[in-house]
Amino acid sequence: MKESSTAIHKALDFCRLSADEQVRRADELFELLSKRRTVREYSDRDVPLELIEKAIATAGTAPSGANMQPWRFVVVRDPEIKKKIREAAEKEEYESYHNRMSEKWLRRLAVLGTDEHKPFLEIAPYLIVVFRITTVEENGDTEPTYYSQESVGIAVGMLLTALHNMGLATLTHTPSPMKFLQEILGRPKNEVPFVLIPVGYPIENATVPDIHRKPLTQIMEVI
Ligand code: IYR
Repeated sequence: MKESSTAIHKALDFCRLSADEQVRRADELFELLSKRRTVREYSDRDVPLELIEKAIATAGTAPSGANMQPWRFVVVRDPEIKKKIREAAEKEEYESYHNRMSEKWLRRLAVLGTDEHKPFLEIAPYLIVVFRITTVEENGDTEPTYYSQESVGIAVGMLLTALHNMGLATLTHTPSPMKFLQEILGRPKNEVPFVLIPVGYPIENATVPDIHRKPLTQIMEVI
């Protein structure tokens, strides 16, 4: 370690598994996550806040650049605020679908069947709005956070995994531009919206696009 280091270390708490157990757990998580689908048809069935808290606590264990933990999870359950978010999102989405997206992009989205209507923003019991913290103030000085895009992306992956593991449905929604979220939720300038995640239960007989994941051979290369 460098002489200038101020690091204080402690013993690592590491779980050593047998080879069999490693394979068993690998298969189990793969099976679980293989069943996760992005859900756009939500019921208004409530979810205990405790589950949302546990999921966000789990997301908060993500690694981050220089351990700055550059994330803020704003949990919205107030129907009035959800309504405002829906109205603002649908306004932007209307512009996007009608004037901003390229033909190629629209063709890609046609497979998903999405459009500017976003009822799930009011129906789902919770919206988790994830903000990326871009700078911090320290002793009157402004310092950037480091690798914040990567850090928040990893945390969101863990959040989706935690929610799915609890039997909750999610959608990674990115209305564009998302600046209205900063305004409606009264967040400071150094918090930039990253993604908006409706959380809840699917309606009975919910459907999802019949699309498929690339096989391992197309996403992995061993050299
Ligand atoms: N944000 C829009 C459009 C959209 C964009 C992508 I990339 C998607 O994977 C899905 C939708 C919407 O939510 O409809």
